[in-house]
Amino acid sequence: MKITDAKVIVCSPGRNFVTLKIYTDQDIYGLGDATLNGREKAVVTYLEDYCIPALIGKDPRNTEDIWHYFYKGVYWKRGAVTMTAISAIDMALWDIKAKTLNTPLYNLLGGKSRNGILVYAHANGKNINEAIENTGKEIEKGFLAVRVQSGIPGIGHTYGVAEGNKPYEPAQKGLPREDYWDSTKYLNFIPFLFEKVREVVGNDIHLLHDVHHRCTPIEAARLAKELEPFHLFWLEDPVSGELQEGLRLVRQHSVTPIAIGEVFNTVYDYTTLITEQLIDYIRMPLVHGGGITHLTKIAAMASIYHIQTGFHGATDLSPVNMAAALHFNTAINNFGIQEYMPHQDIVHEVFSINYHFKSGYMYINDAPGIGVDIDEQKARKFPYSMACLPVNRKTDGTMFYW
Ligand code: GCO
Ligand code: MG
Repeated sequence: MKITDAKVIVCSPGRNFVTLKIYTDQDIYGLGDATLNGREKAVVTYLEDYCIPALIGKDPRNTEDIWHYFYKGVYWKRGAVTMTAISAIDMALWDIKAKTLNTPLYNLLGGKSRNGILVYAHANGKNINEAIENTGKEIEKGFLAVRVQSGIPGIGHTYGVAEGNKPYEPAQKGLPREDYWDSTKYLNFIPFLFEKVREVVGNDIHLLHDVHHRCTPIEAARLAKELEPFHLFWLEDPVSGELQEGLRLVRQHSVTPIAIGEVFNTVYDYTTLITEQLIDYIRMPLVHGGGITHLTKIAAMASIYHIQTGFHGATDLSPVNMAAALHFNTAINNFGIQEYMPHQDIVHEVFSINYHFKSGYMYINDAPGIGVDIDEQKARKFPYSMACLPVNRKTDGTMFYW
């Protein structure tokens, strides 16, 4: 079997998506998600100029060798752009492999370890009352786990809070918007928010919260400790993860479970975190973390240290990534939870999907491969439009994490 061609499809049904399509000499093609929010074109160039020419003629079944060809074989290793390109190639090759064997991808990753995939929903509000009301709405839809974000009194725009009545969408058209940030106000408010939410929803619903990298280790330790009585399922990205040792301080002070890594892209971002058991969930998605080939290894390593998966699943990752993640989550033993933000309906005009939500869980059907397809004609109706994630400054103007 040989790879005969590959192309990159960029489209913007409501938001930008980059999809890699790899063709073979056997009338079978594979799809991979290559979307890197706000830096889409960098991955397009990387794939088109450097990877696709080198893929032609290779046997697509050699997923391990091809992964290392693009990882070890490139002197400049790691980084979000490189790893997103490798992820897309890897996903598409696994799609081809499973289609060739006429079986759903999960059968190649260990088969079925469970029937349904526990997912968490997003609830947010401009203020505490709205956040509580919207949490209730997600529970009414059947969700058993809800991430709660709220506007902070005294801070303008806050990460995770939707504009108007629209669903939350982080990227804004054009250059980045500038937001302002005040850690003191945030730290004083969040424990109060979760006290109220817990009172209303009771003890059986899983509650999650995303700090989005905006605390120092000692601040994060304080927050994790103060949230303990409200039994969070997890506290996400409490500190910026470049300094893995920073998580030691958080761990020493609290038993609130920690999830980290949606911006990571290789196992080397995780080694201290995993081997010292400083976290409970790995967040790195297939699309940015080297695809199935690399995450299989990281998940196996994590399992030895009682760490589970909780993959990133925001709407800026395409349905191809979502479906691939659901196959992965079906198969591995140490699956924890999957983030799920439903894509807008317009996205499904371009991407046909093979998964659905029911009573707290996602289900994936038995279509061969990853099971998602792209309608290229429809995709052409939605051309790329530049959009970026906001940037954040402290109230005195100092650049900060968003
Ligand atoms: C999450 C994430 C997202 C990111 C977004 C960036 O937990 O879902 O933090 O909201 O900010 O995916 O592109
Ligand atoms: Mg996050």
